[in-house]
Amino acid sequence: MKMTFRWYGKDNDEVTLDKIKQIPGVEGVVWSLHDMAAGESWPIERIKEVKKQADEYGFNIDVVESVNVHEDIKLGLPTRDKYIETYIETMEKLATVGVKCICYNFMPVFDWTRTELYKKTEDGSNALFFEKSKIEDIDPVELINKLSKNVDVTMPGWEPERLEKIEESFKAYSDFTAEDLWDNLKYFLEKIIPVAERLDIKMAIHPDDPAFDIFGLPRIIINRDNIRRFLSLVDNKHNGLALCTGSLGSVITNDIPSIIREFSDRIHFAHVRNVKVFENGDFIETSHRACDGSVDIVEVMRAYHESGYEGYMRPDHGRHLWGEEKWCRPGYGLYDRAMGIMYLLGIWDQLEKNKE
Ligand code: DNO
Repeated sequence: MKMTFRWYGKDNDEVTLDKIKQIPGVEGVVWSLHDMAAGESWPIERIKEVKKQADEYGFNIDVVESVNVHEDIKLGLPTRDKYIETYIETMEKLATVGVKCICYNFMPVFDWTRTELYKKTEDGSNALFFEKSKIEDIDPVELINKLSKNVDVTMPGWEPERLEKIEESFKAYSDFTAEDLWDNLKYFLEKIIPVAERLDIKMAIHPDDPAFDIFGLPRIIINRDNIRRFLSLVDNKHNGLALCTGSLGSVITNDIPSIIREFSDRIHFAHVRNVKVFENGDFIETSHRACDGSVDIVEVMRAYHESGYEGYMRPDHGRHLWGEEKWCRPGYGLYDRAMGIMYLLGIWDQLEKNKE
């Protein structure tokens, strides 16, 4: 297992490389060019710049997270081929600096969704929160306006160009079914996986977050059966998963350790975090500790360890601690993610010791 940490880039993240350097065990930064709109071909000079910055701190840049898929590809519009071509161009450029894994998602319109970014918790910290009944009543545009009022950074999946077109996007998805989305995903994979194989880049799809339909939009990477179906669309090792325990964990019936054991040879990137799911379906993000949430993180780590997992891992969202919500990106502060790493590595080290 190779431990990594998400970094939003120079001048775009208060959690700077020198801070990340002080967290034990981090081998690489998970990065992206966050200002590139879906469908744009990434400039090679900028890619090389990131490599240089990471090299200075001895971090690898093996994993890129959020090479976003253009909406026309998900919708299966005639313009999709043009955007698939630019996607492939970006893959080729990333391969030249040694990128080995690309994490992406295939969620219509939105990436991850919450109803509150700073929900106060009992210990005085605050965290991302999802209130099921709220999402049923609220208009998506209203929700976005409400959430983005409190943040002055662009969050992945909530880029301005995506938000500007929100009403248009919803119109495009009317009468659109989950089966349409499966067809369009298959089409996309059939084009990009042979390229990924040639470049030896592992493609890792991120599960839908939360793992159920929202705003009437279909979501398909949500449970074991659908993951099985996804992997068989193109049965090639380069077509794999970014297994996110928090996203799948939003639905209590997902048995994540057992999902990890079943698909371990196709998991290339592990997002590990915890969520507490309430009886009414609401959920809040918690510390990584097993007893704080509904996902048994110890069993998750055991499942990876027993499967001989050699892929990349990162702690995922943390709560906002000690006032850091004033400066950090929602879910991506320093403190809880750093503590999360220590917890994950503590479990891992013990599992390694047990082998001796
Ligand atoms: C949330 C992230 C996701 C992920 C994308 C990948 O914090 O895990 O936004 O980066 O879905 O495309």
